[in-house]
Amino acid sequence: MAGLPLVMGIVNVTPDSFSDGGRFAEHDVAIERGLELFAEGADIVDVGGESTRPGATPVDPQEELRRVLPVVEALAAAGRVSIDTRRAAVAEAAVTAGAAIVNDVSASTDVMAVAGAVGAGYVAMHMQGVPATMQVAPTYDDVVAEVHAFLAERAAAAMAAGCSSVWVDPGIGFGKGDAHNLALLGALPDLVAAGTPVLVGASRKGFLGRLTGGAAVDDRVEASLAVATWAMAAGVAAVRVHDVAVTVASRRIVFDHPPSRHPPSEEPAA
Ligand code: HH2
Repeated sequence: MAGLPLVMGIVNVTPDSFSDGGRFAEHDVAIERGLELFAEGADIVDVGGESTRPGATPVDPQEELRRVLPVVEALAAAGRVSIDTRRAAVAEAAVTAGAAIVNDVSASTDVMAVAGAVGAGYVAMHMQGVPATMQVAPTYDDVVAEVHAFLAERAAAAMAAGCSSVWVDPGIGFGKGDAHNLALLGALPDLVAAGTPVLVGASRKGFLGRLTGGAAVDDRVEASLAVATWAMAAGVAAVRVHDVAVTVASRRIVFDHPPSRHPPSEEPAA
């Protein structure tokens, strides 16, 4: 394992994100939230200006820029910032404003070219379809094989485009049913073994609501933490979460005090 997994905290500067929509829509509140996440131990703060939740309609690029740019600029002075966008123009302006990583849920060639041109980092995520309709009837013959093959191809393209670091992300909840999500989470060790650093984001997502028998978005912290902890133990390079402080605390347990296969050689301290 090369170093600790990074914790990426989420700030959505949107009126309609599924978890924090409307909470950080004003620039000053979003900046304050980002600073709070850095203070809680986030290694990266991911700033987004367009909800990509199931059923979301696309946002006008000018509006997306208006939402994110002042937030990226302010937070980039405090720590490492990624821009969560599927638009090349937004990626370009955000990188100019100080974003070090482009987080692209569409893994598209034009967006990775922007990151590559300036040597920024790049996250290539898998999505089947588009947010407006992706959850209507997601279909795969072999979800793990198909997603892993797509990510291998996109990672190679991003490296060839000049991106400084590349992460691949199976895209939990993006054109996937519950069984698809669970299969991809179960296969994280295989994706890690493929060699490109892996990022995973399951925080507060709908499938966790279903698995917990209907927990509301704000009541999915424990389920989110369980998945993030499983992912970190499976060797991912980064987890994308809303709840940074508990994730950092969990990371400490996993990596400072890893469970041992062997019986203790000393009596534990009283
Ligand atoms: N999930 C969301 C957005 N961006 N990026 C990556 N790399 N991986 C993810 O799993 C991922 C992502 C959706 O979550 P959120 O930002 O909380 O909600 P919304 O899209 O409604 O703004």
